[in-house]
Amino acid sequence: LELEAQLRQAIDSNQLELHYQPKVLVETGGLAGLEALLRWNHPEQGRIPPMEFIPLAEETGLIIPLSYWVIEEACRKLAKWRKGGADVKVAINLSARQFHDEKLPQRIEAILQRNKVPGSALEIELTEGAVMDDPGRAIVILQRLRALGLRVSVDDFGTGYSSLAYLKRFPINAVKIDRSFVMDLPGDAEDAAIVRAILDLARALNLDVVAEGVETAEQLDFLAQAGCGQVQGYYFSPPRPAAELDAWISKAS
Ligand code: G
Ligand code: G
Ligand code: NA
Ligand code: MN
Repeated sequence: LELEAQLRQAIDSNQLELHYQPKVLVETGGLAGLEALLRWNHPEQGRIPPMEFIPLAEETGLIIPLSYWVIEEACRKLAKWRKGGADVKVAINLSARQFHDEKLPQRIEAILQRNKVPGSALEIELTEGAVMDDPGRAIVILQRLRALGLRVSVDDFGTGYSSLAYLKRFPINAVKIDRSFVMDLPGDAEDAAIVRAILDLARALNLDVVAEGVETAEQLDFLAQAGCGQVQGYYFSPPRPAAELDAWISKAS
């Protein structure tokens, strides 16, 4: 069977799983939210990394059913966690293709309602590239999602080719500093300058900032002193199965 057919099967036969990585509030150590990251547990090949099947899913259009599975599964877990009283939030990654799916907002609304989860508990992460081939349409979709209460983050911020003008045009709440700028902190003077500039810009535009790929206490110290609000990375936790997140869930405010 070709990979495409196998992926089609994976959606219907329980081979997909979401792992979750905490986004941590720098000031309190509390849980700002969780990022859901898709995993494919292939019956023979073991775990296939998203980098190997997401591009295929995008090319074939399978990304659409795949992503609805992701949203539904994230909302099922959200409902379960929130029942325990914790104000947990989950972020899902949206790809370029989904901004050509005009049914996206209404289908997300239906999934939220079915699971009795408020829109404010769901966040979407998108890359600059995902919205840039048709910015007009992307803005309409994002506005509808915002009207449902969802938050919107720009992922891998600083690595795309698009102009900064979209920060003003697009209805976004947060930027995620790409881990390539975090990796060599605090020693690399250029990366330090870039990170400070992003934080200044975000402050002026009233956007939250999440630094990705934080692996060391030294990186965290630099980011805390520079005024970065949220951090995410192996220093706190790798992405983990839902069943291993209880300690973090109890830190949700
Ligand atoms: O976990 P990591 O190897 O986990 O993820 C690799 C890449 O796959 C990241 O760029 C991430 O954004 C992407 N990815 C993970 N899960 C999803 C998903 O559910 N949808 C989309 N579109 N991309 C995802
Ligand atoms: O593109 P996106 O930012 O969604 O992808 C997140 C990717 O980064 C996932 O593959 C995730 O597993 C990985 N990741 C998360 N934290 C760290 C980290 O601290 N270091 C490294 N190297 N990768 C990380
Ligand atoms: Na992401
Ligand atoms: Mn990212």
